Amino acid sequence: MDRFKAPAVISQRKRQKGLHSPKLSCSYEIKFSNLVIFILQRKMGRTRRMFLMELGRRKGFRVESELSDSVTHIVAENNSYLEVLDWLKGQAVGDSSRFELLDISWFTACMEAGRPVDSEIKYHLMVRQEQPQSPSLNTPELEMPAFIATKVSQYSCQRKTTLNNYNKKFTDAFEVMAENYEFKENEIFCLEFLRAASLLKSLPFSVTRMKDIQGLPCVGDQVRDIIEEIIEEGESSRVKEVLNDERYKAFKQFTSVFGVGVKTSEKWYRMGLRTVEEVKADKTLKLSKMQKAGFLYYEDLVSCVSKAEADAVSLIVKNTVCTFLPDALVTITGGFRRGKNIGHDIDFLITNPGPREDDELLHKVIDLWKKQPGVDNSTCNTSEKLEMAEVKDWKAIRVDLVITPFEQYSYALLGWTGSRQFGRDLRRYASHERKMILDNHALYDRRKRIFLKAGSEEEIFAHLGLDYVEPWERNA
Ligand code: 8DG
Ligand code: CA
Ligand code: CA
Repeated sequence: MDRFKAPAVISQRKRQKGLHSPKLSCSYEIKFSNLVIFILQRKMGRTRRMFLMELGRRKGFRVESELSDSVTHIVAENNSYLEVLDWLKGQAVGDSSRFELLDISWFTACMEAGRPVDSEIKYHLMVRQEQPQSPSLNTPELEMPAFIATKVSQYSCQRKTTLNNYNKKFTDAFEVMAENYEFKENEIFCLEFLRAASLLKSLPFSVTRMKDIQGLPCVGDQVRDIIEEIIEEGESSRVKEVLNDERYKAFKQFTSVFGVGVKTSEKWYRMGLRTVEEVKADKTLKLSKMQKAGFLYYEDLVSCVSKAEADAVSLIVKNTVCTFLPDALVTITGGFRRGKNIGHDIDFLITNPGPREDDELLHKVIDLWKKQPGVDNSTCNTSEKLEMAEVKDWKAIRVDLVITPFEQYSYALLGWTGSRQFGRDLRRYASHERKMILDNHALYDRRKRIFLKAGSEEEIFAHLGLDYVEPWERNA
């Protein structure tokens, strides 16, 4: 799991073993026995290390002189996260994720407080620390360490992005900007804001000062300006302007209808229409089958799908698919696979292990549903029923069904799990960094001119030379 979970989770990870190590200095009383500190000498020097160890012990902390089994917290100064990891590799300590890797500023904060302070995100070693002045015990004010982000990748597939977003006020603002540029079909600016949003979602701390974003990739001038405004004013005037913009508001409404994209919205806007009600009232408009369903079930479809609803629908889908293919594998993908509790639809991936495929499966499934009163799908329904007469005791839910040949299953799973930005970056990484072409079916190595087979998502990451990223860490 991600090391950078909520601080509450981090502080719970305490080790019980080895409470009576002989290595421990016994001249001071141990007041805080549930954390065991080890101070890294690397780049610190022996004398300073001895001094800090002694200070810690005097304040009632358990400070080990060796990296024993009982150590829970490793403290380093002027070392990057990767440098510490590298050093740990040489120590043969097994799984290094059991340690809290902390900057010296955490230790000094503890010394100042006279007790362990929460190992908050800001103290975690993650990106390289600004060189060379580290907070020193001689300096009276103990500043939060300034991070520069030389180690943060520009590709979200090289970052871990859980649903813990510490920078929601920024990322919400960027997403409004991105959406507005999408409505204007300005793909470059749209992507710029989507990338920035994705990057800030991956940070394990809240940005509170401009210094916090120093050196980060994906932060261009436009993005920087908005961050600055939000830090200083609490909100961005540019974002407010967009939210009040007539065109943005109309497009936002139109695109909330299933089957309506930017092109249709543009057409309706030019016709002088501004709201969903106005479109609905205009009987001269030609609507596609999907749009008709979109209006018919508008209220249901704009309300989110819950996890419980997804699980209930999953049973229906599995049952129906298995009447035709008893061995079929039906998996929920999309946001629910990434651990989200709500979604705008439910995505299913279906495959049949073994050689047998059924090109007709989806048609068969939908035909069967059409015959069942409880499961309605008006996009497949030929009768056009725009007025609802009866009292409704059910909810329309959008379901995406994808069927894939078994050999392509892992590629389809990776692609359909998303997030959309994660997928975009995977493909961009494959092509720019590896000269490979990735899609939802295959991975092609352009240099070797071969398709790379993969029986699992892990194998695809390995083909790309990437560390594996779990589905719940793909919320980029
Ligand atoms: P949500 O429903 O929770 O709001 O979000 P989501 O589950 O992440 O998004 P989604 O729009 O349902 O799409 C799920 C993933 O499927 C997303 O990462 C993109 C991917 N995907 C493809 N091809 C296509 C496609 O043709 N249309 C859509 N809508 N998504 C696709 O790989
Ligand atoms: Ca979805
Ligand atoms: Ca979907």
